[in-house]
Amino acid sequence: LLEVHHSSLTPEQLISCIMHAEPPEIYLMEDLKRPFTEARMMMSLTKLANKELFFMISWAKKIPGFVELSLTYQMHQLESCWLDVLMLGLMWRSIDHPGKLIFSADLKLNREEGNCVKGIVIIFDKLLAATTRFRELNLQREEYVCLKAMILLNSNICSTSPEMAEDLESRGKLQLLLDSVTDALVWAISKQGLSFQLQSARLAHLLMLLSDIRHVSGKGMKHLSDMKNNNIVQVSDLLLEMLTNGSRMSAPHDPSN
Ligand code: AOE
Repeated sequence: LLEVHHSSLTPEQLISCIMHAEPPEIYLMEDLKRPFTEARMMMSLTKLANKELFFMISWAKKIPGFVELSLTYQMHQLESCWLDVLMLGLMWRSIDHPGKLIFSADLKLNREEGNCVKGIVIIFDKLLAATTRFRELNLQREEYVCLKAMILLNSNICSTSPEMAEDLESRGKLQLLLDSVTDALVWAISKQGLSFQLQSARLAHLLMLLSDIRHVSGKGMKHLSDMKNNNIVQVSDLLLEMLTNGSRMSAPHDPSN
């Protein structure tokens, strides 16, 4: 399969590739004393996000065709969608746990536990609401992996810098990639034996949830930047390096420190 160019993959083969790209389950391995304090909860969440971002880069590189985009495009896509991708992953992990956010195997929080961080309960509620919606739709794993790849490929398709607008080659490739993942999602829905009408409705519902996720990630970013001003969040060495030295994105350091 790896020998075959992505443009000739069937939807089934493409989904199989994207499934194999899935990041591993994460453990924080901290003793999470309860009740949490604001600093301690934010430290755990930041540590988790750092680990996840490390795996997100390898995930993106395994999406067929992604590494064929220019490095500028690869970085731009990741920069503009990382929180959306983290949030969709969080919703997927939490789908069978009503009322709980399964941040990691050993960090499971309910909305009340958010009370210790100013402003976080509002975000938790939005994350829980979107998770409920996915649960009601009985989101399938195949659909989930397609949606996550679509976030990565779609995140900035219309609002690129002039420099990127000139890179017509990457722009075209990105559009083709997005089209093939869309085909794969349509295929995953069509497998479920629904009427044609219900298939279209399901596609629409799933895609509209991406706009909810975009909305929550905007709120989450605002929340994070408010906290940085209060010096509660400490950006890790890894991320600082990722932010200041783009070439290192292909070989990040071990995330466990
Ligand atoms: C959601 C899902 C998840 O798996 C983990 C987290 C942890 C923190 C949570 C967030 C979430 C949901 C929204 C929350 C947020 C804390 C406050 C907010 C609850 O309301 C996120 C912790 C983020 C830590 C900061 C990381 C800085 C990242 C910079 C990334 C970047 O700019 N680049 C260029 C890297 C992109 C490469 C992939």
